[in-house]
Amino acid sequence: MRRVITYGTFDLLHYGHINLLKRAKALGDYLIVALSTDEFNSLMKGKHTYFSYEQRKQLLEAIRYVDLVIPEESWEQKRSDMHEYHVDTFAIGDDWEGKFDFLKEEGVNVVYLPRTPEISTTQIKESLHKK
Ligand code: C2G
Repeated sequence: MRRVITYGTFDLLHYGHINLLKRAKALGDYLIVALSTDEFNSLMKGKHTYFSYEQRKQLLEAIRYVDLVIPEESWEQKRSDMHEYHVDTFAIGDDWEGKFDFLKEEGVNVVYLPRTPEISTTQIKESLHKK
């Protein structure tokens, strides 16, 4: 069982997120998503989400590529998550290129996947404001 983990807010779920999750799952057999909690988003990421953690979790759990959703509550939890969840590969969009290379010290592969162009939660919000 090759276990992959990824992290994110996944607000206003869109096809860029789905593309990421599909490719992350293809790196193994089991995909864990560490989903940013409402507190982590507002206090540490400066993000105000449209959907709550529970709503974002429900959406992710409905995706065929996702096997488990856990909370992301801090920047520091990644190292211990790799061991607690027996992770083989950490994957995330290449907007984070290089930022998580330190996880190789925990014995996991680190993969940065190209972002899907032309779509983002921010862009969706902005275009809706204009209508
Ligand atoms: N993503 C993508 N293409 C897009 C938009 C997003 O591939 N057009 C990817 C991001 O690179 C990320 C994932 O989808 O891997 C989730 O995106 P966000 O919710 O914006 O995640 P982020 O806020 O970057 O959270 O500790 C890590 C952070 O929690 C990552």
